[in-house]
Amino acid sequence: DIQPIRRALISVSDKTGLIEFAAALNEAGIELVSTGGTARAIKEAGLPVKDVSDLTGFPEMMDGRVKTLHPMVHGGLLAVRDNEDHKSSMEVHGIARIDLLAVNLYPFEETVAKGADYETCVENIDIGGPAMIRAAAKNHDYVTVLVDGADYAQVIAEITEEGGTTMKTRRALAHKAYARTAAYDAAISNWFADELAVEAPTYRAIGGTLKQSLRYGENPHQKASFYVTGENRPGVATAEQVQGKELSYNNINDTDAAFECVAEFNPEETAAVAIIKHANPCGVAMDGSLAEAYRKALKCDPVSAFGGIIALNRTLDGETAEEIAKIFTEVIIAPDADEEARKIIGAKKNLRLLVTGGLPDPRAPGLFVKTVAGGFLAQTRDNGVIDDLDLKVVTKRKPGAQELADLKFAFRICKHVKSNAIIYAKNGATVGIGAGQMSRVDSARIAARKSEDAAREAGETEALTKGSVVASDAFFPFADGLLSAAEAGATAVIQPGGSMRDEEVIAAADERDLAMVMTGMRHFRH
Ligand code: 93A
Repeated sequence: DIQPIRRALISVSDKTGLIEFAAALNEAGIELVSTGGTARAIKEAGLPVKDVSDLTGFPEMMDGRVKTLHPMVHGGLLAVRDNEDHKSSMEVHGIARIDLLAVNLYPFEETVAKGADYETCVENIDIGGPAMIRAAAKNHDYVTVLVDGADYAQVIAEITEEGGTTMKTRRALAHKAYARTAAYDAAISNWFADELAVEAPTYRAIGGTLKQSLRYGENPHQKASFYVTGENRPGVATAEQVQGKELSYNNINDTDAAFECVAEFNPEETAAVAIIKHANPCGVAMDGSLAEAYRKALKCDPVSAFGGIIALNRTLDGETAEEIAKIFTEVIIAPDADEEARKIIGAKKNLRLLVTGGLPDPRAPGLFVKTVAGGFLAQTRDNGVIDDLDLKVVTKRKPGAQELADLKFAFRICKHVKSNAIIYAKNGATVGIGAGQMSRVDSARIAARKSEDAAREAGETEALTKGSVVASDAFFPFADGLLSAAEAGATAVIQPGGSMRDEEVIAAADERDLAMVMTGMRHFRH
C-alpha cells in the first residue's frame, strides 16, 4: 500500500536537518511548498520551493498567526483521494494534493523553560502547525506526516526505495503526530495552571514528550521510556549528563528522589548531601562544608550506600568529588560541578554526573501521578514545609537549640522516606533511618538496629542514636514506637500528632524526660 509523493509542505521552527531533507525530496522529484522562514532557508540552499502564500493567494498575516490556515492547505491535506465528491471539490476550487507534511511547532516548551514573559509564551502557542499535523495524521491513508526530524531519514529511504511510503509507516507517523499535539496542548494547559497558580490536579493535563527509550523498566522484562512534561523544575528530567553511561529506569527514579530531598535545604544556609538506595535515603546530612556533609551522610549507613545515588545542593567541588570517588557510586546529581571535580569524576568512566543548573523549589506546586488498575490517581506534590510557627511543644521539657535544629532537619527528611518513616538525627546528620515498614514500631526498631551496625562500622562503641532526636512521618498510634525510640537513646521527638492516644504518648514522653514537638503536618509517602 505505497502512496507516491508529488508535493510536500514543510513548515519548521527547528530547522535542524531541513536542507538535507528538502534536497532529498527535491532529488526525488517532489515539489516543495513552505512557510516564510522555512522557504527562505530552502531557497538560500539553492533549492526550488514555492511560498505557501502563492498557494493560498493570501499573504502571511497578523505576525504569522495566519499563514497556513486556508482551504488550499487543509483541503490538500484532508481530501480523500478516491472520493468523487472530494475530487470534484478539488477541481472546482483548484485545490492540489499535499502528500507529505513536515512540521515542528513553535517552541512553546523551550520558551517557557527559558523563563520568557507571559506575552512571549502566548505568542509561541502554535495554531496553524498543530491544525496541519492533525489534518495530515487523520488522512494518513494518503498523507505522510512528520513531526520529528529523527524520522526524515527513514521516510527518504522509503521514498527512494519503494517510490512512496507504506501504510505501516504512515500509521506509525500518525500515531506519533497525535502524541506530539497532545503533549503540546498539555504543556500549554499546564503553563496556564502554573501562571494562575491552579493547584487542583484535575486542571492539570498529563502529557509528555519522549526523552529517552530506556533499555528496560524496573525489571528487565518490563519495557520503559522517559518522558518530559516541560515543567520548569530543575531535576533529573532536564539535567545535563556530563559523563557516564546511560541512566536506567531505576537510576532515574532514585536520582529524582535524591535531588528532591537535598532541595529541602537552602544552599545559602547550608550544604546538604543525600545518599539514596531504592528511592529511600540511607544517609542525609548538612554541614558548612559539602565534603563534611558527605562524610556525615555516609556514616549513617555505609553498607547500603555502596552503589548508591548521591545528590548535593551545592556545586560539586574537588574535595567532595575525591571523597565520593572512594566507593562505588552509580550517579551524582548537583546544581553544578567545578573543573577540579569534573576531572576527578572523569577518571571514573561509568559514574554518571548530572548537573541541573539549579535546585527545585520544595514549596512549588506540582502534580504527582500514580496509576491504579483501570485509572490513575493525581494529587498535588507534597510541598508542605513546616515553619517554626507550626511547631507546638507538648511535653514538660522544651527541646534545646541543637535538639530543635535536628528535629526540624529530621522531619524534612521524613517526607522523602517511604512510610512508615522513622528518622534518627544528630548534629545535622541522620544516624538511623527506618523505611517502608508496615508498622511504625518496626521502623523505629530497624532504624535503631541499623544505627548500631553503623556505629560498629565506624569503630564506635555506642549506637549513633544515643543522644539523638527522632522524627516520625505520621503520629504514633501507641506509645510503643516512642518507647522504642527512647530506648535507642533519643532525647527529643517530632511528629504530626493527632492520634486518639496523643495524651498517652505525651505522658510516656514526659515520664522519660523527652522533649516532644508536634507539627500538625503528616508526610506519608507510599
Ligand atoms: O502562527 S501560527 O499558528 N499560524 C499558522 O498559520 C501557521 N502555519 C505554520 N503558526 C503556523 N505555523 C508554524 O510556523 C509551524 O508549525 C512552524 O513551527 C512555523 C514555521 O514558520 P517559518 O517557516 O516562518 O519559520
